[in-house]
Order: sequence, then C-alpha cells, then structure tokens
Amino acid sequence: MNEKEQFTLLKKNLTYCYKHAPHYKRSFNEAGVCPDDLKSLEDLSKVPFLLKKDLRSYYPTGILAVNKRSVVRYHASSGTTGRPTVVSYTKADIDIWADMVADCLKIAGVHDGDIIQNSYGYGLFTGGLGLHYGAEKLGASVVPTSGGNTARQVQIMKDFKVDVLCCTPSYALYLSEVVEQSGTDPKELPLRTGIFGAEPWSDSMRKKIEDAFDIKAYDIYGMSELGGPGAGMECTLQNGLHIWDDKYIVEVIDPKTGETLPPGKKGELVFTSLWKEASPVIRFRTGDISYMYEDECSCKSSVQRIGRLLGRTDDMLIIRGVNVFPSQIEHVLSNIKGVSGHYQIYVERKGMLDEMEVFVEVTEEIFNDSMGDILELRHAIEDKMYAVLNIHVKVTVVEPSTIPRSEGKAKRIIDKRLM
Ligand code: DLL
Repeated sequence: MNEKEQFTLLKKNLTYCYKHAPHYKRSFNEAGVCPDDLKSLEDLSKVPFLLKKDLRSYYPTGILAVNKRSVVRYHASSGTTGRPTVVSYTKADIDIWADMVADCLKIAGVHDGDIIQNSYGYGLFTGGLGLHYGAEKLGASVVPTSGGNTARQVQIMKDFKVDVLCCTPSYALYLSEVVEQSGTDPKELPLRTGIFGAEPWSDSMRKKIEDAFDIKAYDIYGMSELGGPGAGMECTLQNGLHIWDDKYIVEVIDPKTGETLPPGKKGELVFTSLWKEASPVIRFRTGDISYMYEDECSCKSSVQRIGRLLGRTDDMLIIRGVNVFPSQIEHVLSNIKGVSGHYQIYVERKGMLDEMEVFVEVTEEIFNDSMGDILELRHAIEDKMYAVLNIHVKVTVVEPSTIPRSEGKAKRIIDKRLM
C-alpha cells in the first residue's frame, strides 16, 4: 500500500472515531484538531496521544466506538500494573484480525495442512484465540492445547506430529527440556517452525530454541490494545517485524518529549489502528521500545518494519541511579556457555542502597563440573555484567530446573522495592 492509500484510510478512520467514540471527539476538540485538518500522513503528529490510563478509565466496556450490542467478544490485558484494559471486537473485527494473523503465519512459511499446536493461553489473553482463528483461516489444523499440563503438551507434539508450535519463547525452551527428559531428542520431532512472542526474547535465546528443536523460530508481536497478536511479524528472512500497512500506522517517539523520531532511532512505539471497529486506537503509546527500518525488506510484505523489541519504558530498573534494562541482562547471559536460558532478577533496597542479584540457572553438564569451575563461571558472569551495565551485580548460580517455569509469560523480575 502506498502513502496516499494509507492516508486515505487514516482520514476515514479518524473521521469514524471522531463521530462514533466520545473519547476521541473530546480529546481531538481539547487539542484543537479535527480529522479534516490533516493534509498528509505527517500531520498525524498533530493528533493527541492515547494513553494506557485513558483506556483503563473505560473499564469494563473498553473505549467503545460501536453500540455494545454489536460487540461479539471481549479480551483484556493481564492488568499486572493496574486495572486491566478491556478490548472489544465486532464480528468484522474478529474476521479482519483472523485474516491478519493468517497473513502473519503465511510470511513465516506456515501453510494450509500444517498441524499447529497452539500453547498460548486461551481466555481473556489474546494469544490463544488470536492465533487459533488465524491458523484456521489459513486452513491449518489447530491443536488448541492452551498453556499448562506440560507432559501432555509433549505427548501431543509427538503423537500429532506437530509442524508448528505457538507459545512464549520461555515456554518453548521449557518444552524442549521436558521433551528431552521424556527420552526423546527434541531435534527428532517433526516440528519445523515456532511462532514465539508475547514477551521479550533475544537473538541468542532464539538460537538456543532453534538449536534445541532444529527448527526456525519467528518473532510475533502484539498487544491486547492493538487487537492482540499479529501487529508485527517476522518473515522467513528474520530481519525485523513487518507491520501491515493497511492495518496500522506505526511511529517511534521520544518518550520524554513526545517528538517523532526518524528511522533507526530507538524510542517508544506509537500505533494507530486502521481496521478496528469496536475499540480503535489512535496514536496509542505502547510503552514498548524499538526503532523503524528505513529500507524495504526484500520479501516486500509491508513497507513498515520495526526492530525486535528492546524492552519497555516501564521495564527499566534504576539501580543506584543507573538505568538497567532486563534485555541487557538477557543479552549477557545468553552469550555465556553453560547457562540454561532461565534466570530471575531480584532487586531490593538494603539501607539506602539498591542491590540487584541475578539467579542464573546452569545446564546439567556445567553443574556436574567441580565447585571451582562453577565459581569461575559466576565470576565470569559478574565481570561481563559489569562491563555492560557498569554496576556490580551479585550473581548466584543455581541448579538446573530450579528457576520456576512459566506456562505463559516468564516472570523475570522481582522488585522487592515495590512490595
Ligand atoms: O502479549 C499479545 C500477544 C500474544 C503477542 C501472542 C504475541 C503472541 P499483552 O498480554 O497485552 O498482549 O502484552 C503485550 O507484551 O506491550 C510487549 O511489551 C510484550 N510483547 C508482546 N509480543 C512481544 C514480542 C500480548 N514479540 C506486551 N517481543 C507488549 C517482545 C513482546 N515483547
């Protein structure tokens, strides 16, 4: 889709929101803009942002632009940092979302006839039903295992000869361990592709999962407020996440000033939906950090492409005044041999000082080495952390399988200062 077509869609959508969603009428009026003022895509920067707290204030119906009777489904965000935000869908929304997810699966090489095990949770979380409808639309066969009961998941993977696995990357890694414990080499399974997302994961984590199962692992991005999974998807070239031009306009802004940043510059992702009928979002500040690509991917799926997610603006830990992103810790750990990929970060305040301790789980091979080797590994991790973060982090090496496994999003940070 070219810029002119995208602008036409944007104008239509803004006009729709102004007319049908009282929130937008009010916020546009307060900012002194009306949809007719926009003459080009760049003018979108005149439109006010939509914040998570705005959406929360519409609990429990969500920011509705349709009569409640037209809503066929509700989803909600997990609400771990406050009241959940509710997202509503009309029949048309569900249909378009399914098409979008089908297109995402397609560019990752998934096709009709594939057997897809969908281990994203079914329920208020958008992952389960979102991938489910998309996979069906594609003509694939879905095994809707949802999260949990890992032993059964493994049995199903083997018995159904599953081609494609959909779940969080941390759960995929855990599944590979349980397959191994069941006496099967995960590489021997027919599994070909993984569609992993819903939580941050690094390229090194990707390599760990790809090597464990001998598969290709693709990143899928999404957020309840944006409709769910499918807002961003990697193609088989694994070079950035495609954002469908006819579904969203994406901007990157400086989180402090709100100014739009050029391609290549890291900042907060801001999304405007072009397809949502019941809960449209206009310039929604996601809190997620990434950057835009300038060049077009040779697969030509869409013009808009963002880098893999680098973290969240609210994820940043401030330890003794130093900004620390959990993604930096994951990056350090995933480049160290003998580390399993499971870790947890504890932060607490001792007296006046913040202290950070990272519990790092090691592999069976390393754990069987001498005490001296483990101590050496611990020091090596601490040194690498210092080199990257510029603060001393206490590292505790723990036995294999001791960090709690999650069936959905992994809980990596325990900040006792907030408890
Ligand atoms: O996690 C939707 C989803 C389901 C995406 C299944 C992908 C697959 P929420 O529960 O609302 O929605 O959480 C959204 O999760 O703002 C990001 O911070 C994070 N997130 C989602 N996908 C990725 C990803 C779903 N691929 C929040 N990489 C977002 C990094 C991700 N973080």
